[in-house]
Amino acid sequence: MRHAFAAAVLMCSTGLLAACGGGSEEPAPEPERVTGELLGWRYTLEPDAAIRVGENDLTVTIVREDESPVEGATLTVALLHLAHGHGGEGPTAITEEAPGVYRVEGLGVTMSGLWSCTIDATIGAEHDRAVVEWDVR
Ligand SMILES: [Cu+2]
Repeated sequence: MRHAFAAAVLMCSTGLLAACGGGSEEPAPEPERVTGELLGWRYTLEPDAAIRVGENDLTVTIVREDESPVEGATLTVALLHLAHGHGGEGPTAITEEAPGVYRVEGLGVTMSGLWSCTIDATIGAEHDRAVVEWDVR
């Protein structure tokens, strides 16, 4: 039985989701990598689940070009619904969990469609910005 269970887990993780039948558990999406527009910092966005209408939580890791962590930055995260030109809600909290690793919680997408997410990171006189787009179903 134990082997059968392991095989089922393996099938799920290789993407044969239809074979798993009725499970609502989605695999975490692939990390999204983007380079900052102002200072070239490297951002890795790891949402807990695919971005959806409602509140979203994600982890944002930021490093400099030499891979050193961007530690102690003040982050703002802003959503924009591109078709209508309005924002979203939140985030309700941004906390640095480890050097350069920021937890963004309660990022509120209020409707489906194409959204941009702009992350501004500031340390003193250093200011970088990363922009990603999400097609929210
Ligand atoms: Cu809208």
